[in-house]
Amino acid sequence: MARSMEKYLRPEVVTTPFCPGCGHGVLMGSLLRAIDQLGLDMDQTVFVSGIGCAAWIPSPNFAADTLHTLHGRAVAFASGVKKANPDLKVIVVSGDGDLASIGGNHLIHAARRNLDLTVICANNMIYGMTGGQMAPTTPQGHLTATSVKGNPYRPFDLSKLVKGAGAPYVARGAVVRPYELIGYLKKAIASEEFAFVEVMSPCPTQYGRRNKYDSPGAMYDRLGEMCANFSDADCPLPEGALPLGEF
Ligand SMILES: Cc1ncc(C[n+]2csc(CCOP(=O)(O)OP(=O)(O)O)c2C)c(N)n1
Ligand code: SF4
Repeated sequence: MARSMEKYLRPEVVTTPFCPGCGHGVLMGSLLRAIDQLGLDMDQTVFVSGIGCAAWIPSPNFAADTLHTLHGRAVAFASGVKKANPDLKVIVVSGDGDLASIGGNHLIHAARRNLDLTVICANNMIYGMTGGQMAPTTPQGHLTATSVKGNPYRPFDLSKLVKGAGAPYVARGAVVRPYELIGYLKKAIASEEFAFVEVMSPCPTQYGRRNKYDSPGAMYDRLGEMCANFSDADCPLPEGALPLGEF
C-alpha cells in the first residue's frame, strides 16, 4: 500500500489478511485511490461487507465506520443504513459468493429498487475463505473443492445480471487494469443511484492451485490476456475474452 494512502487506514493496521498474490489487496488500494481522487469525506461514509476474504477489504482496515455483517446480508444491512440516514454515502464491498450466491436476492432487488448504494463485488470465481468451493460465478468446467471433475453448470454473468435487474450504473473492471478500475470505482461512488462494479480479482490459493496455474503471476498474465474492452469493439469479442467496461 502506498504511504500516501495510509491516512485512510486505521493506525493499528499493519498488514492485510490476504494471501500473497491475492487480487483483493490491489482492489483495496484501487478503492482508496478512487476515494482519494474524489475527496470523499470518510466521516460521512459507511462501508458494509458480508463474510469472506473480500469482506476484509474495508473492515477493519478503513478509517471510517465499517459494518462487517452476516454472510450474504451486506446489501440488506446497507439498505437499512441508507434508509436510516440518507445523507451517508454507503459502499458495500464483498465477494461474489457473498453477494451473488447466498446474497443474490438482496443484490438484484436493491438494483431493481434503485437504492442509492455503491456495491463493489470482488469476483474471484470461487469461495476463497472457506476452502475453494464452487460459486455461481465459477466458469463451466473449472475445478473447485466441490467440482473436482469440473463445474457442470453455467456461471452468472454478474454485470449483466445486475444490469438486467435495473441498476443504472454497472461496470466490470479487473485488478490487472487498475487505472480503468479506479475510473469505474469513482463513477460508481459519485453516483446517487444504485451503482455496481464487478472486479475480477484472482485467488491464487484456492482457485489458481486447483486450476493448474504455476504462480500468482501466471494467473495475472492469463487474466490480462482475457481482458477486452467491449465498448470500443464493433464486432463480437474473440472466444474466451472477458468483456470489461461500462454496461
Ligand atoms: C450463513 C453462512 N453460510 C456459510 C458461511 C460460510 N462462508 C463464509 S465466507 C463464504 C464464501 C465466501 O466467498 P466469497 O464471498 O466469494 O469471498 P472470497 O472469500 O472468495 O473473497 C462462505 C460460504 C457463513 N459464514 N455463513
Ligand atoms: S484464499 Fe484466495 S481470496 Fe482468500 S486471501 Fe487467499 S488468495 Fe485471496
